[in-house]
Amino acid sequence: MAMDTGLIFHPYMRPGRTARQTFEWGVQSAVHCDKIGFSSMMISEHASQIWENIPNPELIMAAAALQTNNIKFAPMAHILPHQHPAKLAMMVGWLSQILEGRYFMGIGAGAYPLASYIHGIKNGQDTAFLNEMVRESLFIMEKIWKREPFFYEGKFWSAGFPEEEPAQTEEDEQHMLANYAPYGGSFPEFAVTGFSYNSPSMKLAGERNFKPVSIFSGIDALKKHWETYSEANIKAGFTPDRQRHAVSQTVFCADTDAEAKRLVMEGPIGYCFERYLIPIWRRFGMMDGFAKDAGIDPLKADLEFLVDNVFVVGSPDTIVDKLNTLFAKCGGWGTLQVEAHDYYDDPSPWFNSLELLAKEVAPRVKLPEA
Ligand code: FMN
Repeated sequence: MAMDTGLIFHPYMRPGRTARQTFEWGVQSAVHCDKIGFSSMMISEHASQIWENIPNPELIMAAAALQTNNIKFAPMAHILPHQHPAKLAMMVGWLSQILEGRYFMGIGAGAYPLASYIHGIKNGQDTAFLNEMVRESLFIMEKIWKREPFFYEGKFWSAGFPEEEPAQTEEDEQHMLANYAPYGGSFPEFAVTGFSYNSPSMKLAGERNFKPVSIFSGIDALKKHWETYSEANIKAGFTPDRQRHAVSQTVFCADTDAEAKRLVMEGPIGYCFERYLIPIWRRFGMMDGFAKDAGIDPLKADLEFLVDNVFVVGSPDTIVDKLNTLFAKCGGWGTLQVEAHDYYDDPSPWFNSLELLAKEVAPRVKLPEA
């Protein structure tokens, strides 16, 4: 089966962009991706980062719902420790009904301690603690979606679902309860983000047979994610399927290699990496994996190194080669989740790149035989 293409929209807007511009760029990107055949658009939720300036991904999805036909949307991710699970369960259930199934749920523990701090969590860097919150939130949301009576007083939250009282007469509808369960009873997929090397999120995804979504952070980390996921998945009695694994990557395609590299180095992607993502990647240790793959000192990993060795940049033929080589090294994945950037001022090179990826690249990239 050929690789699928999706977009992941963090959205890496340069500081100074207004909320209105970011929102407009999100909806415009959704409409374009739907038109060119992208299978999904994932949208981040961030409370703290100016470069990742969407606190409510569902607003863009709702705005795009009536202007798109096929593309599926997912929050990637709703940060479970940051909100009341009952409220979130109803909101996403309702949104999946609005999108009539073109919605899948995405959950995460949260990447930024400052965002956790805003939500009253002081130890936001403690992944084990955040993971415990994720598990309790999930437990409550699943009970809410079931719509069976319960009341639960947990460590972090309490919630319940009331009993529907019987009608007194045939016309009596006053006691009927609204249904905010996912469209059709369940989400088509339930996705979990995984980031760290020994990822607790990938373990959770495997145990629950959720869709694993990794950020590309080097061959070793990616292999380890799949190992952690599939071990837990098999142990829980499921059969791991690489087609369900989505991996987010910086990818840019143009007619020639030289043109693609120039557009990345001199355009919004280069600008974002110089000012935001290279320092962040250093902070989160992501450069170490890339430097190890290339056999260089992590401090020498600059923008040009990333463009040549880590991002997938080039003509359609070059990108097909680079992806097939990566697939051979790490086993491959089902969906390439292309990281979106701020092409608000001039979308044409970006939209052209996405179209080349969907139409000329993806059909030629396949999972290696197991
Ligand atoms: N963290 C956020 O705070 N907001 C996000 O929207 C978000 N999106 C993510 C998308 C992807 C593809 C990945 C891989 C991670 C994302 N994260 C986001 C980070 C997760 O919340 C979380 O820190 C990470 O998945 C924890 O992974 P671990 O269990 O592997 O340590």
